[in-house]
Amino acid sequence: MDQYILAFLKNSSIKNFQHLANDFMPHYSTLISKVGGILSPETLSNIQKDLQEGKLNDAVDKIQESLAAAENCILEVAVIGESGTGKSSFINALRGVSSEEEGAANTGVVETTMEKTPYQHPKYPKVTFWDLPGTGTPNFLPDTYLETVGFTSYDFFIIISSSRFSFNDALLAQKIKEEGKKFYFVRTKVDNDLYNEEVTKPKSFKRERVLQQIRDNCLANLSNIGVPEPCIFLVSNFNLDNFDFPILQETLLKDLPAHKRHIFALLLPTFSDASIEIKRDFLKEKIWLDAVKSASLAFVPFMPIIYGFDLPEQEKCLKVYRKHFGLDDMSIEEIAEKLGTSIQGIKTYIKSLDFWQLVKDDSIAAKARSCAECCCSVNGGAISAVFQLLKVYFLHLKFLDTVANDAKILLHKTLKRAGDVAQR
Ligand SMILES: Nc1nc2c(ncn2[C@@H]2O[C@H](COP(=O)(O)OP(=O)(O)OP(=O)(O)O)[C@@H](O)[C@H]2O)c(=O)[nH]1
Ligand SMILES: [Mg+2]
Repeated sequence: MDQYILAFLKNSSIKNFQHLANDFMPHYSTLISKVGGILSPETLSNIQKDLQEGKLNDAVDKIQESLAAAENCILEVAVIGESGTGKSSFINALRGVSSEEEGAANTGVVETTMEKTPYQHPKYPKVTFWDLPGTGTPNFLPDTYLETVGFTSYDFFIIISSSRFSFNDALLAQKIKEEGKKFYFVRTKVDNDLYNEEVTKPKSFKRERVLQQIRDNCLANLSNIGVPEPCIFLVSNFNLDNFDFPILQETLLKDLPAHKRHIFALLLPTFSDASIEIKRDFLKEKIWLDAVKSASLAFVPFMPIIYGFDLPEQEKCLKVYRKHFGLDDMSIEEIAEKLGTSIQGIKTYIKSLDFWQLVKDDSIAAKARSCAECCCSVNGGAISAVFQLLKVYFLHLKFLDTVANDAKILLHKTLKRAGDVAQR
């Protein structure tokens, strides 16, 4: 990653556009997350074309447009299914709120969701989950259902069942497909099934075999009611790290249009090392695109550098990273409570709460200076602009890595603590 930025700066300074163009695509594909990146294939090839033609400003505009589209995108997710299947619990799990928290979707053993209800993500208000009840009621009319719930605004549909999918679910899936939208079948409460099987058949119980039976049963049921090659995900809303939720998350991310992936990756709860790595990759890509943008501008004559080193700005940036990984002030208080410690106690394990310690790291400025001198030695120009952008670039990478590592440390500590408590 660093090598490419340095090569980009060197080639920009000597206007070697052919090299810039040749390196862009291969580097981008090695850098982005395994579920895809922020730039669409079309934008990528347009950027490459601009670089080939020496139109650096046009390439920068395209990067800027894609970053703005990712930042401002709106995501609407519809969750459908019969009463009691776990729709509201699924929505709460994705929003990272427990059923008892203020603003949580009501859950319960009696029918609770009667009307279409929007739930905004508490930290990402442009993302809304829609709780759409009704497929199991006698009033359900598959022909008009999608019109009634306003299907056009939803990015995708999650169809939930906790036992067998119904004929109405299949009809709905067919209609959703006809409208050119995506749907995913989610079978909830598999934790319950495993528990029941283990209690009733303790001698022959085999976890993988039970899960396979549930999966086979859902597949047979869906193909019997006319869904060809159904894709189905087994989940427990009480334990997202387990079963198929990680695969569901990757599938959704891969299927989303490029500009919608970023926000969805950021909102996903950090329940495993893998989910933390996906977020880290998306944010790394953004740091890299910002640096490429600034690098392109650094060599445009009379263009003021847009990316200065402003301490309050950097402190804000660290806070934003902490929010993305569930380490904002409020979450840290909750984690401290879960671990039975204080904020001071938490500070002994992690580093991202101390902005000054991170920012005063002299090695960042030294590295930025030596890289800037090396990149600008060819024509001597723009050295201070390049130094500033590299300082910001290295600092943001350091923020990101520190926050991601801290998120892993606290995740493992909370999982261990929950395991210890369960064993008592
Ligand atoms: N064991 C287990 N219980 C779950 C799971 N998901 C939901 N539940 C429980 O199932 C019951 C119904 O869950 P809800 O989320 O209220 O279901 P719903 O589909 O929103 O129900 P309505 O609003 O009535 O349509 C609640 O008691 C939940 O705690 C799960 O994955 N595992
Ligand atoms: Mg509900």
